[in-house]
Amino acid sequence: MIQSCHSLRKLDALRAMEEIYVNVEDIKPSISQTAETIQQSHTNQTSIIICGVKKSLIENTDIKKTCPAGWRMFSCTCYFLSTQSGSWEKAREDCRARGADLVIIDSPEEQTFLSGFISTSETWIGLSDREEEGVWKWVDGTPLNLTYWAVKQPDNGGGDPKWGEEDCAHLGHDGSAHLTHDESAHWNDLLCGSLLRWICEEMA
Ligand SMILES: [Ca+2]
Ligand SMILES: [Ca+2]
Ligand SMILES: [Ca+2]
Repeated sequence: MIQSCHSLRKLDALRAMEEIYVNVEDIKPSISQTAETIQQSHTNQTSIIICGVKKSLIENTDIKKTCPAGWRMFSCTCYFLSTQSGSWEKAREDCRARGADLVIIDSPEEQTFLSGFISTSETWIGLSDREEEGVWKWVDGTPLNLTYWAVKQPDNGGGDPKWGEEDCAHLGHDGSAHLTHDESAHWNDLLCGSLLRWICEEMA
């Protein structure tokens, strides 16, 4: 009687252990998930702290970006509008000598800013199809994504020998701008040897 009682207890204990084992197996995924959540939140906390440190470094630093005399800042970038006029090639040389290059227009905001910056001048920009006719490239080699060509441009001179081969782009408030219903300056291709003012943009 006593023996059977013991056996029964053993059996009960075994069953109980088995149940615990099953329960542990059941909660295993949620344990590892909890561990992952803790790690994730730790990572998040770390990046929040890093962000905070960076921000306070930036805010507390005395180094404020400025542009050289005669340059204008727009969106943390410095721009120079020449007073002289010259060929596209000469314009580019001048910009490079200033540690910059001819302007690359790569956002609508920049196009709008430059439209006001040039006032009524016609200015060279860092865009040409000199390497391959009809393939327009910026001076840093990037292809054209955003375009603000004037109506019927680029026309490579339209076949009129008077205009020659037009492989360099300039910005200006040309006569056809009113057809595009906005105040923005537009681009036109022109003989590279034409004498225009130019805009330099400091390199990033
Ligand atoms: Ca730019
Ligand atoms: Ca051309
Ligand atoms: Ca043209």
